[in-house]
Amino acid sequence: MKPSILQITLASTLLAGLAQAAPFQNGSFEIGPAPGGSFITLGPGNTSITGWEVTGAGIDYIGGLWQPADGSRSLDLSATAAGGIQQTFDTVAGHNYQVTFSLAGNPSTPPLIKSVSVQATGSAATTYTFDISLSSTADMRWATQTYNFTATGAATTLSFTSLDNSAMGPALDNVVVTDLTPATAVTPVPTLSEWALVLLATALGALGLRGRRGRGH
Ligand SMILES: [Ca+2]
Repeated sequence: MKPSILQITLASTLLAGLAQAAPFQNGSFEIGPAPGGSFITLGPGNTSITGWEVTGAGIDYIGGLWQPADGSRSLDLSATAAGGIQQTFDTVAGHNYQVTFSLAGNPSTPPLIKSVSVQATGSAATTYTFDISLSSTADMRWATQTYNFTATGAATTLSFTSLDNSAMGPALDNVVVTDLTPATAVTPVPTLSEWALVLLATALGALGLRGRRGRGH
């Protein structure tokens, strides 16, 4: 008996993201303990700046010590030696992301040229430098820098690591992460099993049509 009505429901099996972190947050470092009129030092592993974890040898969380790029707080990525900060946040595998951030340097020397390494999970690290020759605490001469990466999973860790083993390191503020991949590009592609169901439905449909024609004549 040939099927007169063929109903095949193609259920998309959209796997929910595993091990979701949280959306990127607090890129301007405004949410955290009060750094006061000057600064406070945060040691390795410290997570008191919301969303971020301190790495390396620690950082200085800058309050009133110098002009921020955005809001009222920023960072010196070297406390007494090279430190850093990192955040793990939700991403979509395969999407291209743009990170922009404001870079300057502790106006004191050494060194004159401050260096920071930026890296996202699965992407190459890039080193950025800043020359403090013309800057001061009142005029930090913040420069906007850009780093691009392609996410390799549902969560990505973005790190900023000082390369200055000094108490006067690179200054960081105003980190912004933007997903550059258009939403239309995420339309699920049928899996092999879903394609097989489509082909099966087409074949059975053709058979059913022939059967009905045969009975009609
Ligand atoms: Ca800020």
